[in-house]
Amino acid sequence: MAHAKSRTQAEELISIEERWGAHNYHPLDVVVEHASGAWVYDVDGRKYLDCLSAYSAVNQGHCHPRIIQALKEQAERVTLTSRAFRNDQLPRFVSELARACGMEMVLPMNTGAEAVETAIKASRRWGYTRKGIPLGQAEIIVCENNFHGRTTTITGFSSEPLYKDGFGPFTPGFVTIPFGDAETLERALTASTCAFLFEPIQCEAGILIPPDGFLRDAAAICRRERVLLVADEIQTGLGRTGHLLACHAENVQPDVLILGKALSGGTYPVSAVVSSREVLDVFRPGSHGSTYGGNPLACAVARAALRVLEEERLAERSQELGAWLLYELRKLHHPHINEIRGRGLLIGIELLGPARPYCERLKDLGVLCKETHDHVIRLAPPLIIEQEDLAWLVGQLRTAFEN
Ligand code: IF1
Repeated sequence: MAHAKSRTQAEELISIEERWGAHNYHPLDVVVEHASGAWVYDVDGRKYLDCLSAYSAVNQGHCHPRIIQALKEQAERVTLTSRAFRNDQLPRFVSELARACGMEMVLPMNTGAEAVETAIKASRRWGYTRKGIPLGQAEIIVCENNFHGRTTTITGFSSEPLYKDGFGPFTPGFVTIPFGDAETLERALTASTCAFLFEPIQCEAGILIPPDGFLRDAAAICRRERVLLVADEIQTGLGRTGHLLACHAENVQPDVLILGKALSGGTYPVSAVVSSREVLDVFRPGSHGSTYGGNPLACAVARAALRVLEEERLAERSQELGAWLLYELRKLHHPHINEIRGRGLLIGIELLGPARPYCERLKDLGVLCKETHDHVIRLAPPLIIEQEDLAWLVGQLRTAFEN
């Protein structure tokens, strides 16, 4: 025990986690104990600027007082009814979310992957019942380097061996095209295509922004060919890229919108498929569901999270602060920096070598960020962040890139 005593609390907790927890992650060794706004604090009292926001789930900032208040108040009233009975929060949530997105209907789920699965089921059934695709033959077009979640169906159409090796057999019915190429999309469509599923910006692939016009062209092609345009805005949505939806940058309204992450401001898993009556009416009682989906606690929290986005003008804030940050970052000249790109407060710094050592160095400098696809540093701070904190971040990045 004498040895154990000499260890810090963080080291102790890390060794317990490594012993008892499955090793499906390789986190930075910072053990967070509490957080507020854009800042997180570890068990040893050190303070860090959060530049990941739990992969854009914490757009509203950590422990936003209004969201936490809604969580507490609802937790003391009723948390779960299942959909066997109705609850008073669900009607308010679905109507508010549908209106905010300019859509007709909402189907609430919990995690992002479940919402993607829901969109796949809706698209296929729409294809059979509305488009007349022969039963069992529906095809969905997806993009290379996509990330849509971790279920067996979703990992099955991933192009990343890391996500899928050893997990097959997989679900058929998916066709892969390169990301950002409308001509290939057009050629890939057949009479059996029911949907085109895509991320408006590929985040996990390294903050890949498609060429200007791609979203608009894809939308026009899909509309013309009666193919559903299914946008996974789980990470890009809800203000992150400087618009409510990343699709709005090209004035594109998807047929099916998938939301998650920031829908709850990082307090509770809440996801949803938002679409038209025509699409979501394919579900009849018994054909789809979830024990926790649409529960009153989730709905109350999501309503508060949406209100914060709107009242604190977080999309506009993201656009303004993001433009400023991108401008400042582009002044960082370093032989290892290949490209810096971004939309709103979703920014990727692409290096010529591995990004992990820089993320480790930044951690020691009080900045939390995570590499994506080995050589890209992803910067995605909470959208409530103050400009002075971003200025401080630029200074820390400058230090990290000094040799
Ligand atoms: C992990 C990645 C990011 C998503 C999009 C669906 C989902 C996600 C566009 C699924 C989830 C998360 C999952 C999380 C880390 C993170 C991630 F590195 F894995 F790829 F952000 F880039 N569509 N992304 O980004 O949502 O079921 O997780 O709620 O798997 O460790 P979920």
